[in-house]
Amino acid sequence: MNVTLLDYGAGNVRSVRNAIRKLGYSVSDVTGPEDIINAQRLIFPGVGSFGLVMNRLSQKGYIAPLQQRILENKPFLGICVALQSLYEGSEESPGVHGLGILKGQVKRFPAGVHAVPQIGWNGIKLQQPSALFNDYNDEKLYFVHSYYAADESRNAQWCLAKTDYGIEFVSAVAKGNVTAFQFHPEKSGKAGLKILENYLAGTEQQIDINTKNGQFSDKRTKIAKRIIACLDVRSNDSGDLVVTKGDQYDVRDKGEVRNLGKPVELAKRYYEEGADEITFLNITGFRDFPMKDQPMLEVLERTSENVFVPLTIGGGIREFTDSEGASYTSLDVASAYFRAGADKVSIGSDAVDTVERFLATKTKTGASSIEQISSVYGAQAVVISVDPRRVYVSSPELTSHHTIKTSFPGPEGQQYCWYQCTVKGGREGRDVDVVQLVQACEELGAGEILLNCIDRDGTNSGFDIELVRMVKDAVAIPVIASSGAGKADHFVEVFEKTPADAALAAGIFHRHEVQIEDVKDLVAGAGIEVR
Ligand code: 1PR
Repeated sequence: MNVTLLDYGAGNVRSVRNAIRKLGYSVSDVTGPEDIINAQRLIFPGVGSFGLVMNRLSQKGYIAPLQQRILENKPFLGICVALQSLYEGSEESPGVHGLGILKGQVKRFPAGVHAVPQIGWNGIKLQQPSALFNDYNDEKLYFVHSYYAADESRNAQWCLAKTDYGIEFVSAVAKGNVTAFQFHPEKSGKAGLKILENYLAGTEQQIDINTKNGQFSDKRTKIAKRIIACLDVRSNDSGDLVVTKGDQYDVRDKGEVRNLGKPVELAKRYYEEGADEITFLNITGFRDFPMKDQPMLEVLERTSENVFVPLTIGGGIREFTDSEGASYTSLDVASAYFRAGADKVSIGSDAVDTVERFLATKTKTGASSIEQISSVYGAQAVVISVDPRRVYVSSPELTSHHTIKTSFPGPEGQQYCWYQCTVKGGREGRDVDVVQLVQACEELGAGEILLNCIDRDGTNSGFDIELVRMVKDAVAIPVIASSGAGKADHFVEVFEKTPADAALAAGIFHRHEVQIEDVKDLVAGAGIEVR
């Protein structure tokens, strides 16, 4: 059987395509309104902002056919913003009309309760049995969104599942053959693939109520703390693309670039071992031009064939003019990565340059990579990778930067430090501190912070708790603690002592010193929610 995909070119639909193929079905694209009416199974993966989705649908003449298909009860599966598009409108794009199948407006998550966007693995509370959830056993599923639909009595019969994130929202709707999920089944590992498989298997399926499908509970669902595996990638001296790992960013051992494995193979291993996300950092991306850096695009393409959790790619996301004088915007670069299978891009050096300009002019130009990529793909697709280094001072008055009193004094006994942002993999320090950087990036539209720490990187001495606390206090977007994990207890420590949303490690996983499963067991044993 063939599955028809509604791809309007706004983001990563490669994963949905790969997931469908993995399940043994062929995929074709909607090429005109008639395909929407005639498709055997239609999947509409909503990517981008509400306004962008509705405008693209309108430009292509797809609104009326979609409404017709739904009213005729033909198989339809919407994902993420596609669920939201079923409503009348959204606070995200005031004045833009949705499909209007369900009543009401989609709202933004309230500030101050949890990080916004919600990025990560949360549970669902099924409200009615459904063949789509046959063999579903309460596994957490992957969500990434800042806006939500509330359950309202005027949409009675539609609510299939609810989830809590500060407030309770509708995480799945269904009526007859029409279904939409706020979560991403194609990014939700094996549990998500099973749900997708059930949709593709068709409406004739019997509902199996022997699993969680038949048991409805009002227990609150909880977002999990994410455990992320990071692969620092670069070419070694023989020109092979390898996963490497530095000690405080120095990746050479006896003059040679350390080689800890092949990127695609390692990513697959971490997916199978339970990583909640995989991050690739092209650590020499500041030197090379990524549009010519086909190996990284190929790494993503090949990885996304077998890895069904979110993928982030960083390194070299910036505007660029090549030797022939052709210019590429950072949006061109990011778009190439999204098309190759990335869900998020991570911006390092270019974010520091942008913030320097922003602090000097206090003006948003709309031209920075952060603003451009965020406005097209949404804030949740833009991660800022920060490479800070401690600068010790004996008193806060000696600097204009945001300082902390530290429990780890400097070499001359200095009791205070600030965190200086660096570019080009720590090679160059700038007069911007980490608080200035993350706050400005959040204001410009970034959706998440990947918080490295040069002092801790590769040291196995634990995350820099003081740094993580400082950054979490400064922003409302999710923060990933990174650098320094040396044992599973370090993950428990960072989650107990800070409100970090995720923790990332590299060396201990690459060297097989700690298994992801052991980390999860220990963190769960400490009463912290994990997948
Ligand atoms: O500046 O936008 O081109 O992006 C370059 C990216 O490459 C940045 O995200 C930067 O962090 C990264 N990078 C550059 N040079 C290095 C290096 O190591 N020489 N790696 C580098 C940064 C930090 C983490 C690492 C954690 C965990 N690596 O990704 O994986 O520190 O390590 P651990 O668990 O082993 O302690 P741009």
